[in-house]
Amino acid sequence: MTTYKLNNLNLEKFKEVAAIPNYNRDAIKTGIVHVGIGGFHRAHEALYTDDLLHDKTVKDWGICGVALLDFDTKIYNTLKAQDGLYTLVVKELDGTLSRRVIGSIVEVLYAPENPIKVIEKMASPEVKIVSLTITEGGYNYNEATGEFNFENPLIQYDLEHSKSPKTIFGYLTQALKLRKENGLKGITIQSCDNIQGNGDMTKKMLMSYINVAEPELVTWVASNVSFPNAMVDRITPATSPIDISNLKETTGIDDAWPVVCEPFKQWVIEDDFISGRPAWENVGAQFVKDVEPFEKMKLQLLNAGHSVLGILGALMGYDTIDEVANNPIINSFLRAYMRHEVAPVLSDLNGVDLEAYEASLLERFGNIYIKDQIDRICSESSAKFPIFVLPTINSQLKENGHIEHAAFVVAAWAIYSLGQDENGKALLIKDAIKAELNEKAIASKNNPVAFLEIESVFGKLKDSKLFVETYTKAYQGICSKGVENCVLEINAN
Ligand code: CS2
Repeated sequence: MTTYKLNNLNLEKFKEVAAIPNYNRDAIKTGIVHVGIGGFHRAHEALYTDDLLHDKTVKDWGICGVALLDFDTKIYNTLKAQDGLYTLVVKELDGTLSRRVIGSIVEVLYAPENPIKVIEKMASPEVKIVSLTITEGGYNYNEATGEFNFENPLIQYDLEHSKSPKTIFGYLTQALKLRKENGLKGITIQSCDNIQGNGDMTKKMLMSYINVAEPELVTWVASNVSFPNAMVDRITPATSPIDISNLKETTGIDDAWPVVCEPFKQWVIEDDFISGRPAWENVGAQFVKDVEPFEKMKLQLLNAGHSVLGILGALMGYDTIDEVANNPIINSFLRAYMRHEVAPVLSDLNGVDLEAYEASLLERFGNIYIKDQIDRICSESSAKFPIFVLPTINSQLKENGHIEHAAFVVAAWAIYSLGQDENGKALLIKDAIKAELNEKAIASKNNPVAFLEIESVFGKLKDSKLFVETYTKAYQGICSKGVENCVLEINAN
């Protein structure tokens, strides 16, 4: 099959094999600057926005994608060479593939190359929203103190180099300062990360930074910037080389970085956009007054469910989430965790049937075509556990309630952090605090509680007698009998 590079020039050639933008991309103005153009953004906000642009009357909501970090060169170069175009491949439940070329990213910038250009873009009059997918760890939040982490060397760097920052906080601060100086309207800063109260968190962290970096900006920001909370959802595994070659061989689309994802998507947003917003509700997003219960439901069931499957699956030697989700023993364990530990601590979600939601998650996790990598799920667990799993444990502990499943997973994580699965195969651990996790994991061999001493993750959890007892028993059980036998026992109780 003849193949063609994906770019503006070749776009029309693909209309028989994939859906392509039906709108004139040159006529679309940038209304959104998005930081973090990885798979999730491209399967989610950029897709919703592309849907909207297909209604040819919408012209002001193109996206400028920003690659912020030094190691983001690959995605920047790819999108730049492809005129911002990429293919979204949805893997349906029956294994069929729907392919679509997304055109909503109309500009791309690489921040390390030209920081001022990024600051000026965020501060340009047509931009109304700066949205973010900077990962859970990107918010620079210390679980133990609940405060902004000024000790981070990159933050220290930004405080001294305001015109060539490295972190999102440095960029946003300078962009807001410029907007104020130019007498422009404020903007909305919209987090699309998996964090409870992601808008509130963004506001709290940014305000802490501004307070120190540019104190005279604080009042302006307080009345000119809004930070809506939102729940975002779509399982988007890392793109594999096979995904790339399949696309090329079956369609002729030579796309260096397509995105693959599941069919399901959800976006529940608080309607708080100070300078206007796209009508995303016309393409399936839900605007609600209070997002909190939706966020809790998603983070504590879906994301925590992922961590449960990821950590247990990694220790058992599995590679992908569907493999472990389809192990009936682990499936029952996860079902019980969701029903007996998580569901009771979630608030009533007016009309949302939690049991049906849990069942739908098991189906999504079990989708054999998605092949979501366990390595992806387990990466940065130290930023994930405090958001996904700890809130359930802490709520249950207040009532002396059920924590057996959660404690078991924490114990499994301690053993996982030794770096080997149950068959002796090395585990690929990717975590900002990998060395500390490993050091505490080694100390835990003699004293399991050592792992719980990582305060930036667990806070004061080691002070709970009930938790420590349950966790220690689980730890010893896994060491002597292995994950599967212990889970069988737990399931039988
Ligand atoms: C995953 C999420 O990173 C993780 O651990 O749980 O990326 C998850 O796939 C998405 O939040 C789904 O919406």
